Amino acid sequence: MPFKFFSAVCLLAFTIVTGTGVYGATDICAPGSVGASDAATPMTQTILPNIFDPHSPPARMIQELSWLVLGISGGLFIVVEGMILYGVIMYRRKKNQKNGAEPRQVYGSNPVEIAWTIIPLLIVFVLTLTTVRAIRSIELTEAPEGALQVVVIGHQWWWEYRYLDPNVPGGQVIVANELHVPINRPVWLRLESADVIHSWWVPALAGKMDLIPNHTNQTWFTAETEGLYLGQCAEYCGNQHAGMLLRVVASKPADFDAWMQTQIAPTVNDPSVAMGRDIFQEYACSTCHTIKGISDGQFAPDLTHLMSRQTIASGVAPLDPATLRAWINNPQELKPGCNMPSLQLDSQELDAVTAYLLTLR
Ligand code: HEC
Ligand SMILES: [Cu+2]
Repeated sequence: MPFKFFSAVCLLAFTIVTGTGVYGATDICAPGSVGASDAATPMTQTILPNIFDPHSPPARMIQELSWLVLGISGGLFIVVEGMILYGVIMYRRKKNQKNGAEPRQVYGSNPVEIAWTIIPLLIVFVLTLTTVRAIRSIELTEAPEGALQVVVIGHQWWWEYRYLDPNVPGGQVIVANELHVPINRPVWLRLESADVIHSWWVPALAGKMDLIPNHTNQTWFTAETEGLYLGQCAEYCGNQHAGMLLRVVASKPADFDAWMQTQIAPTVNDPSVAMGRDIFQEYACSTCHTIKGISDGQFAPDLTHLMSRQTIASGVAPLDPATLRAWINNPQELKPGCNMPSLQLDSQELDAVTAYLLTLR
């Protein structure tokens, strides 16, 4: 029982810490602090990772279940600790009591034994049923009616999202790190991993769900409020685990459709930055990154519409020209240990490649 109390205290402490902004992403990448994309996604608010502030049915189910479990455990704690205190105070050695004199001993009471067998059984039964019911309605193996279907692939240390949309040429729109969704429409996620186990966790939307190599998991959510939802990879996955932040932008259906159009649009091909494009193709950039029509590397984030994002490196840094240049110069400085090497470009080449990437709207 003290252990349950301890867990409850830890849970509360964790929530207070994460809920009050002691959280890397909010400092660097709050809306307004970056200028990359604005028109398509006017941000209303940032919704912090807080399990007590749900904005989606699965998150609400989890919150209700947590309160039920906390309530029952709290009640048991009070009853058991109360009986212990009562015993300790009432039956402590009296003033004139002789050493060794014991109170009257009672052996075997059927009613008491039956009670303390049946009551815990009932409690466990209730907790099991409510938990199984919540799990069943959250881990949907089939997409709900009308859901937006997205495959999420965890990489060390960034997120890939593939929108499965039969209306799109090729049936897929691939983006990195920033998941855009319409509000009030179910979003069904199929979770996979390219390397190790990761865990997708945006507390205001849904519970943690692991991304496991050679295995698919499913979860879903319906964002009910417009805004930028923050989260974090929740399964230790290597040295940049903490730099694997989650960002979900939920907007009105019309804004979401406008965003989708920018992702479907053909790659911008601006002749004034041809030098940067050539460097991108000649250097190893093109073996890791895809820019549609230019390169098809599968190892790293798709850069076709890079400039429609607010951040780079999975939410670790804002996307602005200076940061982008610094990133290409030496990614290990912004995100030590990450899987992009410095290609030792000279400053002219750096300027050219940066100028090229800045045209990729
Ligand atoms: C060995 C493979 C590799 C090469 C070569 C490479 N990158 Fe990367 N790049 C990555 C990986 C992996 C990431 C994701 C890092 C992370 O977030 O942990 C990345 C991230 C990026 C990002 C940020 C994308 C985003 O949305 O977060 C940009 C921009 C980028 N690379 C540009 C370049 C350019 C320009 C070159 C060539 C000068 C290059 N990369 C060469 C692997 C590579
Ligand atoms: Cu991870």
